[in-house]
Amino acid sequence: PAVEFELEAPFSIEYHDSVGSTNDRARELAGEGATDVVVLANEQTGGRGRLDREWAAPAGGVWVSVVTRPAITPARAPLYTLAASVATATAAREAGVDARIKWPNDVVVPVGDDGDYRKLAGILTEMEGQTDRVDWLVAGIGVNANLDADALPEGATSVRAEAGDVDRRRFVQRLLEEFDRYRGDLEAVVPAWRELALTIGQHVRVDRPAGEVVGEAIDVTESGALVVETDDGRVTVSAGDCEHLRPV
Ligand code: BT5
Repeated sequence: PAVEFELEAPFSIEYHDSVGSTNDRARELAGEGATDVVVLANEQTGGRGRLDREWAAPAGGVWVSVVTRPAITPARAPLYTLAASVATATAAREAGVDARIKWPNDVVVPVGDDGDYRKLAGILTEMEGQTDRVDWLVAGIGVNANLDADALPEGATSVRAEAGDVDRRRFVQRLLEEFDRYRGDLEAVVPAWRELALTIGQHVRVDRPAGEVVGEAIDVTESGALVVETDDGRVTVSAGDCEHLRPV
């Protein structure tokens, strides 16, 4: 059953102790015309990642989806993923975690100096609209908050494992405040993202349907695509085309 509760955040919150996927519930609300609503759950039984991958979401995490109706073209929607990752990394850093951003949609904690990392959070942005305008956009954010690392898939970490438990209300509030700030100032997203990015400067391999791209990740474009310097020149990869990115 859903419970409404108040935060000092510019969104109304629908809380579920357990739900299939907060993104699914958010899409339902978006389809009914809702906006600036957040679906928050303690546990998801059918959490989703990108490309139909599973997202483990046991009780104790922060599983949240934000319904918005931004006045943007679909081409700029990836900026919302970057904004969500900046907001998440900022809230995690305030909780004492050395959180950085891995393009396109991960918040990670570096391990050593060779580009290795553990995944703390992931973002799943979904939208509906026409070629020239977005009707609704759902930013789904999953953060491994108060969870033991052994309750999570390999390669994952949690706020608990890195820095100890957080007050999840406070964490969500800070995350939403930051997200709200960046969605109101989209020009500020890429500069803030660059400050927290782990990927820029790394030698990477990106798998995409059109084939792999190998080279140095040098920057993101103003719409959030990754620019890779390869032996054959610069290649720009959009987030939607990225199946996997790994440092090599
Ligand atoms: C993501 O997908 O990273 C996006 C995850 C979005 C989850 C949120 S929770 C709230 C909202 N409601 C939803 O149903 N989803 C959103 P992707 O980049 O495809 O990464 C998925 C991969 O991460 C999986 O294939 C696993 O390898 C790994 N993984 C699964 N659960 C994980 C977890 N809890 N922590 C770290 N890694 C995980």
